[in-house]
Amino acid sequence: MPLSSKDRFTALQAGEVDLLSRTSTWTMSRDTALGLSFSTVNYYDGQAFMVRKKLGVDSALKLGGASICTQQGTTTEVNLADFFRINHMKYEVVAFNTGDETIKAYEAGRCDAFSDDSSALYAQRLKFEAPDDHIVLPEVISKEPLGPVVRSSDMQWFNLVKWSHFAMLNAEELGITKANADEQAKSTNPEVRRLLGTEGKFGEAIGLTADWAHRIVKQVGNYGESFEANVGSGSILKIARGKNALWTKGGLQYAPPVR
Ligand SMILES: N[C@@H](CCC(=O)N[C@@H](CS)C(=O)NCC(=O)O)C(=O)O
Repeated sequence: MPLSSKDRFTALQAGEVDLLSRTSTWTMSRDTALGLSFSTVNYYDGQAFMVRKKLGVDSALKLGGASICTQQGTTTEVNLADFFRINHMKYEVVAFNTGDETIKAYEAGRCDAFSDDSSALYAQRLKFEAPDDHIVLPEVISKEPLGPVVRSSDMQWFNLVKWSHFAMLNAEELGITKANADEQAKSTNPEVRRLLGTEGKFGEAIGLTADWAHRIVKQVGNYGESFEANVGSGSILKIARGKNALWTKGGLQYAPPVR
């Protein structure tokens, strides 16, 4: 079910969806005051700005007096207020109900800049008629840890969602891929065996079979494979792993062990 930024949390609260998975930033208020819980960070993002090249601006610190297109019900709106206040600059927000309206307004020249999570800026720019007429400014002005959200009342479902992500990360760390998962199930490495369910029954406590992680990796790949296929080198977005690299490669993605 597609949901706008504004309606996404109420739809989850009301039980219209059981899992909210769409560029939603984990914040304290969303995690503690709505009866909802963020399970993990599956993408570390940060807010940035896009402008038309012909505006001649090369830094967000030169956006004093600018009008900024953004979407209602987002962290983007509140981060803008902080950024311009801290830097003693005036600005004007033009906020829209849907992503489409926001983007169309910016493209039609109704605002000087468009602000959103960096990943979204690169994705939206590809849809423009002339993507090369726009640049993303270098400053990243916030932390946007994105991840899936569930209702707090169902701990088992929460654990399932959380451990699905951790299984994909642990698989990447152990070199288990979509293509070699069956072969790896015969491995003698105890960590590999526990994850793939040939040793122990770790899936049972969350209501799954012992081979739960094996089935995940076989169907969608490990975290790295999924990243590359959906937003990385195998996609049109070509986003670098950056902060989303595994902790063993200098990134932030780290999963607790299967023990
Ligand atoms: N990560 C931020 C912002 C995410 C966000 O909703 N961005 C808008 C900017 S256009 C978007 O993705 N909209 C897509 C849509 O509503 O279809 C948040 O959780 O508040």
